[in-house]
Amino acid sequence: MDRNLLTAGLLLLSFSSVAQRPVIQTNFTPDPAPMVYDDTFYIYTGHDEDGEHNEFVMNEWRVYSSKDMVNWTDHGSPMSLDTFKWAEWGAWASQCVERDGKFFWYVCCVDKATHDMAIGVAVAESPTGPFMDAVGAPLVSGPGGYIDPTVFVEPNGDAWLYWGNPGLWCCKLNRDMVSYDRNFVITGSHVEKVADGVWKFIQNEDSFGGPEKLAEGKTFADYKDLYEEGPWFYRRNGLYILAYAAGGVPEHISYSVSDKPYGPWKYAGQIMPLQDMGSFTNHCGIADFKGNHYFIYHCGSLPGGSGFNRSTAIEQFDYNPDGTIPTIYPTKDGVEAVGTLDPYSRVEAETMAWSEGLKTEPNDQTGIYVSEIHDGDYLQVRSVDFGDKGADSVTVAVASALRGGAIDIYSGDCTGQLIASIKVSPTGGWEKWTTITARLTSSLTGIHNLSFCFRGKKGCKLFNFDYWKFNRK
Ligand code: FUB
Repeated sequence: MDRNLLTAGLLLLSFSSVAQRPVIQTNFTPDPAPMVYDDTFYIYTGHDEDGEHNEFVMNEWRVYSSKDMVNWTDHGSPMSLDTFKWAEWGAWASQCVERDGKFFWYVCCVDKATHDMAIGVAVAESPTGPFMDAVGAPLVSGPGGYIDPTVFVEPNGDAWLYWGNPGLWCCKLNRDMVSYDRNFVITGSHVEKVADGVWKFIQNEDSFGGPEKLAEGKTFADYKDLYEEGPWFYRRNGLYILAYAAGGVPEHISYSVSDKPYGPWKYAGQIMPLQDMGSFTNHCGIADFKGNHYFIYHCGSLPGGSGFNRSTAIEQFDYNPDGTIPTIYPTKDGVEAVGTLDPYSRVEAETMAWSEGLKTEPNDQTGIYVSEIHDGDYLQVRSVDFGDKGADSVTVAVASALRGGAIDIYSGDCTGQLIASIKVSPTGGWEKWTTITARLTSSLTGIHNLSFCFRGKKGCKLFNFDYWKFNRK
């Protein structure tokens, strides 16, 4: 068969057979914010701690990346409340942007001094950190509702910071990205000044689908869409777009547009209508990658998920011919691969398309690794390209303080074609790593989805897994 046809067939198979909502299964990952840098799609998220809560329990932020939109690498948590000496609690929504080779991660959390939410910013030389507080104090603080920062840097160098719940505020960042222009003035009846350089938008049916607060006797149903929180601000084809969580709660996603970066805004419609996804909030980001458009949002769809245990999900979309954003509905399958995974280079075990039962941990020496491996757990990667000749062996890096176990690698899911069976013996410690090379029981060529299926004594923690690599024939 023609190799291109075969490849297309295998890709189709991989797209239709793997559900990918949410895209991260090892941690809860709310408030996702995309950033594209070089040839990589990054997602910066919050972290809802495991367990049943009736409030947000959020102490750190996390980073994930992908080069193909289906296999996501966990970079751990390069920033937490401890990064900001002034922070008291509440590592809520954030966004990272790149400027002049530096990475600025804008966050919100409660300021110890005021016990109110405030906006802070940390800076790093790399998209995955380490991040340091850039100011040593909040960048902007105010009278309440200062959450959910979103930043956009224009091609002409102007940079804008928007934030707020249920008010919407804006300031113009200085070139350093860690201070703002206190002399910047927005004129017009659509704004009011709240402090030097800080402007608040007047909300009404025309600008954001409704007023900031419900008028007496009115309900949400009386308005098109009230702005609630979670703004996502960017520019496309000369038009400024501000997507936001609308409601109140439960939230859906709507947007407004303007021909200027500071309004007046014009309500433009809903993007993601209210969905039954187990979360009363939604929070979005929008980004382009490899010629495609992606809508990133959160849901409570992971097992154990809820309004306080939320996870990142992604849908691909096309703008309408007139530039408006179409209605986007959640899918179970997520998005198609826009690249392949090279099995002949070291692949971190924490690079996954899907997993069950697993967690990730950081280690000073080896970085992030996969932990909490028990009998029956598995991880899957998609669109792995073995090329024409294929491999004859596979190497894995593992550690086990106690029992060890086995890794069975299959093409497809854990009932697919067995490729290799690797016995893992105890190594003397949960972070005492060793590599094991095993011959393949059958060889693969072309593009496949793979499953790494873990076996061992039932109910016991078996081993930790750092990376894998196939060896060419
Ligand atoms: O994650 C905490 C808060 O919930 C965020 O700041 C809001 O956008 C909402 O998602």
